Amino acid sequence: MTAFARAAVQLRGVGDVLVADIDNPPVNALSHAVRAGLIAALDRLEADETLSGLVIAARGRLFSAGADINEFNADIEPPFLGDVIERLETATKPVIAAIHGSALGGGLELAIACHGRIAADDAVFGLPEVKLGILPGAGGIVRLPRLVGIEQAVAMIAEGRRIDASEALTAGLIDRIATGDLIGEATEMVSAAVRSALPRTSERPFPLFDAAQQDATRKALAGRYRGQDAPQKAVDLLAMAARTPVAEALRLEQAACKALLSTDQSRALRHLFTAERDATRVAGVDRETAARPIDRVGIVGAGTMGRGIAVACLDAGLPVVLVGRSEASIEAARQAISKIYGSAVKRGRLSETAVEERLARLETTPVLDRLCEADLVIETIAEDPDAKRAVISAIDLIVPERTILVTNTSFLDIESLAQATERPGHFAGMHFFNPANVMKLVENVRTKRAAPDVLVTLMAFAKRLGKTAVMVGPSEGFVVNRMLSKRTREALFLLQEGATPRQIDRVLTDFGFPVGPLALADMAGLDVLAATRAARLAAMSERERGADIVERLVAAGRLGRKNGAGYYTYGDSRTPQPDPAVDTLLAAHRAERGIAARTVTDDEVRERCLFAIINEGAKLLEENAVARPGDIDVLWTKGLGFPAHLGGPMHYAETIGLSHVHSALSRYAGIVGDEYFKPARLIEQGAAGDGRFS
Ligand code: 3H9
Repeated sequence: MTAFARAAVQLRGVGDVLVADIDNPPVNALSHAVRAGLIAALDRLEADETLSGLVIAARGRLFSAGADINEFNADIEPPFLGDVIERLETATKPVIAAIHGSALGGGLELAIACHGRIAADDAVFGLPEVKLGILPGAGGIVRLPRLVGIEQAVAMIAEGRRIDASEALTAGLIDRIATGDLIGEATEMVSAAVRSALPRTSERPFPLFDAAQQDATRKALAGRYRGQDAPQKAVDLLAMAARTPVAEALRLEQAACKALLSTDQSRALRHLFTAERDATRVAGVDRETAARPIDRVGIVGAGTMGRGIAVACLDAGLPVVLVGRSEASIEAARQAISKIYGSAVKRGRLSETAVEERLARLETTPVLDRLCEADLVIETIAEDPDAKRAVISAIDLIVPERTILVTNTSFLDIESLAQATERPGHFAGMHFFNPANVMKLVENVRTKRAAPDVLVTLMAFAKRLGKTAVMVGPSEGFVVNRMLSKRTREALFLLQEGATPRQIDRVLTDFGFPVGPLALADMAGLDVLAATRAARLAAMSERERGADIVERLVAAGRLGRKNGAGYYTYGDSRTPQPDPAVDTLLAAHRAERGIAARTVTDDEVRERCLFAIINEGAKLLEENAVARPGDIDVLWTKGLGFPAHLGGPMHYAETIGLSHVHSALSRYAGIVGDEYFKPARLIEQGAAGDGRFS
């Protein structure tokens, strides 16, 4: 049988109205075939005298996600989107956009150049180009402010804000919300349109955007999007559009969009767009593998992690059975969960009714047998391998064969825990971060024998909890903690050598992290970090053990932000204040160890902190503990504050050049020690080869 390719734009007549349906799955991107199809539709509209007008609509779940991102890496073939849009705005017969799902980027630019817009009530509108490091390049900057005013246009263009149908109607972005049949009502709009007075968006007046407004907008955006160029450029272009004739402004807008496409920031953000989508797929597992339904979750262990995970599940609409050791422990858990919800109500985040509805889905019990109906059980007791094995075996005996059993651990050997169950195919790990109901990151941990659909289910489950998940392989500390520990190590070594907490934090916040590692340590609690160090002591080198700065701070009663003093002191404002007492403590530490303080340059601070994590990331890739460099980038940008416009540590390393990273690592190996900075094999290969982690 011959398979016929479907046209990317399909034409049909509804009475005397031509309807052009964009049909380019999965998201109706405005690829070359769509642009050509729209030109053909306009040709037909103009040529056929019996046609009164055109409705542009779409098949599938959304109107259009905008320009085809896959075309960005090569020269884009004509017809260009801007030209298609210009043709439809200047058509001599009415063109109406009928929008369902989302109209994003070029999809919205197309719609706003039409002579009228009608939308389904669940439609969403946005210009997310800025999130790709670019800006609208097909009239969005020139036309949108003319419809919605400057404030809304700034929010949508410079910040990528999306709005729903009712806000779009109020703002003047659309003319109507459909009450029933979207296409039928759109064709009625065509018939009602007056031929001679077709409203052209670009002929409307551009709203006032004076110098004072521009300055204030620039400042606000600089604070919110530190280091990002596109939001600033958006203000320049809006200012340009306010004072430039339309044709010229459209040309300048298109040229600016094209120029932004070739910037490092746009490459980095586009890399993350793809990496985030790739990360949702489990390497080595067929894309078509379906996730199993999870309708009921069991959690064993009612401590901090168990409670947090329970709240995350309840928030996602799931019924939860939370099993604690005793009546007292489950009562404490209930109270803690009520407290979490109580403060959500106080802050206006949840209504009383929403909380009641959630709590009604929570069962707390000391009886393990209550897990008998769970589709997924998460064991989350303390990190003691023997105790964990015992609990896993006990759960194994109770739950049905289909149930997926998960251990929540941050560093234990997952393969050895897997041996405690009779269902190795249905066993895997999840590493939630504390507090689990707040932190958006999850490392799903695969075992050798875990079934492919079980792994896929865990990815879907994490997504349902609103988390960004990455599948990692067994390795001590998995990816996040293992990499973070290298940055922590370097921060401690740098303090020993003469750097100050404020220098280290300043260098890394200047780089783009929202908080420096030492202010972050104060937030986590230095007593907590000292306990983590104590647990890892055996695995540490002598120098690492000796860098007992955290222990000294704790001994001096400095536990971090919680008691107002750690690496910094905290007054009423939560701003960290440098404290001479810490400088004295560091000086004493150096003197005791016979280390002479030296001037450490900012470059050295930055490179040692960053290159230590990049080197560890490369080792994790070598060990197959993580499948793709992009997975690491997703973890760091989504959960650890690495600036997204630099693309994540691995992309950043490729951008500045693996040969540069390699030579710096070799230099620091000489200064700090081979065991800390010997370049990973992948970096060595990349430096000698194509400059990429391959
Ligand atoms: C633009 O318009 C520039 C113009 O101003 C100027 C031009 C001159 N193109 O996210 P999902 C793929 S720039 C190509 O998993 P969801 C995506 O990669 C564009 N492909 O689904 C994935 O493929 P795969 C401005 C695209 O339901 C699949 O579709 N527009 C595009 O969670 C499913 O995506 C944007 O920035 C695209 N534009 O979310 C919109 N978009 O399965 C960005 C998606 O192979 N897109 N794909 O990995 C989104 O926000 C979400 O994808 C969307 C769907 C909300 C549409």
